[in-house]
Amino acid sequence: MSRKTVYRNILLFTAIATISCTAGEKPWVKGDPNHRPKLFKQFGEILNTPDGLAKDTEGNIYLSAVNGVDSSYSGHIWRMEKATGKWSVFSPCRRHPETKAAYPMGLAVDPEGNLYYADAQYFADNDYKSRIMRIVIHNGEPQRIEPVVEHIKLPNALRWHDGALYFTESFFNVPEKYQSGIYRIAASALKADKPVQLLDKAHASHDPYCIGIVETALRDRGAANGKSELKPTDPSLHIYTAGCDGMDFDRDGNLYTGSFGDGRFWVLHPQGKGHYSKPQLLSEEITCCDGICYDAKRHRILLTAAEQNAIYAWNIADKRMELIWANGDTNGADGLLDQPCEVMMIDADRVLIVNIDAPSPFMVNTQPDEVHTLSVIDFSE
Ligand SMILES: [Ca+2]
Ligand SMILES: [Ca+2]
Repeated sequence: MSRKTVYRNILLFTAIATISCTAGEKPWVKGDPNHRPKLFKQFGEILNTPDGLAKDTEGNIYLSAVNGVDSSYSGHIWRMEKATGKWSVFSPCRRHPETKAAYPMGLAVDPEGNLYYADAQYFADNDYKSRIMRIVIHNGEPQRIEPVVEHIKLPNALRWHDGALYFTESFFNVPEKYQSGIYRIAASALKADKPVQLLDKAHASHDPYCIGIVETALRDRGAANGKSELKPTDPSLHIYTAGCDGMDFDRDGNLYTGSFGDGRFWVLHPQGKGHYSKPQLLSEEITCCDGICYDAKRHRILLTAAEQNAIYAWNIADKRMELIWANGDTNGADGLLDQPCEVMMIDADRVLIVNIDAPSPFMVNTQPDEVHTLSVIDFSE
């Protein structure tokens, strides 16, 4: 589907949803009042669709501006200096030579301090135009941007772990299968003069870089909500055929991922030398999983439930999913959730939350608004 079609569908749905939204009403809230999200940062129009997060060894924070809602500001990356708390544009992103666009999403930092980003060209062209890009950094400043992995559909979360770059692929687009996967590229294979070329998705199970494949079960959202006659396969719901989205590791090296289209939450156990067990289903409690991160102090995985406008936690020892916070439709100006998409621990007790505010049909968040925000929850309180 073309980007124009995706956004036309979003706008069409928004127009319908706005009619049923009562202006001025306070949004409903659910969760421990001590864990009510607070406003961390509000951005201007230049960063209108925030997405991925990463932190370097010095504690500086990077944030990608995919800018799908207002692409007149091309995709780029911000940085918050740890010492001052000041945010500024860190680097533009290279436009794709064919699509002339840049869509930075997931971020990761390698041990040398270089920054990687998923360039999700799927929004412009779904025919393997996406790349993983590396911003080479010297003395804290960006030097050049080079592709290191190519022939990708929709790369999403990135993580550096155990001497390799890992990323999720949200779409395979193999007919009738709704598959997605996880890829691992060892550091030695990440070469600017010879980017890794993934295999076509029809051959993903033989791709040496593909370490896991999961399937998305299409949820019948229309019937469940009584809102629409749309079938789960309706082209306007293409986004809900997406699979692996967020990804992170726990202290034992287990790899967790959650799927966007059905919210299912999976674990892959390490088996040595970069190999993993088959994905094992842990939970089907949330309906649409975007970003996830590991909370080491509490040995749990935090998840964003994008459709439900909520943050959940998976307790690893108890194998239990619990709600941290959810709230109704809001623009997020007071720090409440506005379609959370990414989470990252900024210290032992605080989780930073990105509110992407770029709704798909059936989400609690009904419309992209003028307020572009990050929220924070402090678990020490
Ligand atoms: Ca907002
Ligand atoms: Ca909104």
